[in-house]
Amino acid sequence: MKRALISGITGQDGSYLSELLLSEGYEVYGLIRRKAKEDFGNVEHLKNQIHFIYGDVTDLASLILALRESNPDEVYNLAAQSFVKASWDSPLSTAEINALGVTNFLEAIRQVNPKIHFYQASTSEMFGKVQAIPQNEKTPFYPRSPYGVAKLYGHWITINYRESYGLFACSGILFNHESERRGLEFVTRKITHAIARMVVQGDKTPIELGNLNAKRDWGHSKDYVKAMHLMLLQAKPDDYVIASGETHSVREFAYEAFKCAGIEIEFKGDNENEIGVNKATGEILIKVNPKFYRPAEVELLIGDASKAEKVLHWQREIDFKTLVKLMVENDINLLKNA
Ligand code: NAP
Ligand code: F7E
Repeated sequence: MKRALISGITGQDGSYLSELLLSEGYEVYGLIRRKAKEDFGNVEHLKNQIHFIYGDVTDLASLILALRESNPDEVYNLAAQSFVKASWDSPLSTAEINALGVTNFLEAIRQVNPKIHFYQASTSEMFGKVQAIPQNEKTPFYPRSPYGVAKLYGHWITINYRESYGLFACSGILFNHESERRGLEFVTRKITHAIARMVVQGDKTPIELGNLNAKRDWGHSKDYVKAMHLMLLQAKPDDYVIASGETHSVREFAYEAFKCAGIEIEFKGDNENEIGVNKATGEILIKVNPKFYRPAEVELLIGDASKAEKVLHWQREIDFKTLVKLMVENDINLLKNA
């Protein structure tokens, strides 16, 4: 039986990856941080099938112990301070986790068992102020946030350990991927959850958003964790862009999400004065609040995953409209059943 150790297992991707690996007969170990109140996050439903080990990616000793205890064939490093906006508030801890945490894992693997196959969760945020459209594995990086900068270090140290010590270390440069399990602070879930409050609870408070013009390449997490796994099953380690190849603005996401709830929204005004109103009733549903702007923005992301499609035979199954529909329906059902 193959064994995998996942950091970040309580998060969105950790939960879908756990389901995938368990379905393939893996023994799954999860690194979790100790909390005052026990909380398994998105893997609550799997807690009896996973072996949990306390640890933290900023603590090298805990990673060495976790590797000794789990003796894994594969390690997936998904742990991160993953909210870009918060990285300006906590730039140093973001760097400790997202940058140095990666070196800790690589160093632990080098010392305990250099044969382990290692996956690093790199990100399209490394492209930041994009230098080419679309972005692929050869596109130069230009990160625009402490998050992006820290992740770029994690990306290069992964390549460096591969080249220096021959570790089987891969980086997946994943573009935005969302799901019914997405954190509520990310723009997609913030919108779908607010729509559910409006539809189910009659909440009249408009959704306050920042930059509606930002464009993202959005896919579903369930599709993207399959790519992580495929990378570690190859004969040779390499880095891959994983993306849908489509881009949509935050405004388009909101339009589509309201449509899924049976509401047609119309946008009026511009910049800070832009509002989204219910076309049928005139009620204000969306307002811009500059509080949600970022000190430096990533305006446009669109990925080219042709290498992954060719080498890994990876294909996404859930398209943009289906993703939005799944998220809206899930949030409505969650509130109806609450
Ligand atoms: P997420 O839901 O925010 O999950 C992050 C996970 O990291 C949580 O389980 C969290 O545990 C854990 N964590 C944070 N700090 C840690 C530390 N010091 N030691 C150990 N664990 C720690 O993120 P996600 O969306 O699943 O993303 C997974 C990974 O992919 C992240 O590295 C993210 O940066 C990267 N990524 C995400 C996307 C995307 O669009 N989702 C795109 C590209 C790359 P707690 O429960 O203890 O907080
Ligand atoms: O923002 C704009 C915001 O926070 C998307 C993480 O998983 O993907 C994610 O990072 C866009 C930005 O995700 C609001 O300015 C407008 O342009 O949902 P987000 P993100 O920053 O793209 C990458 C690939 C990762 O690696 C990260 O870990 O939406 N936006 N108004 C807003 N964003 C938020 N959060 N809230 C708003 O009100």
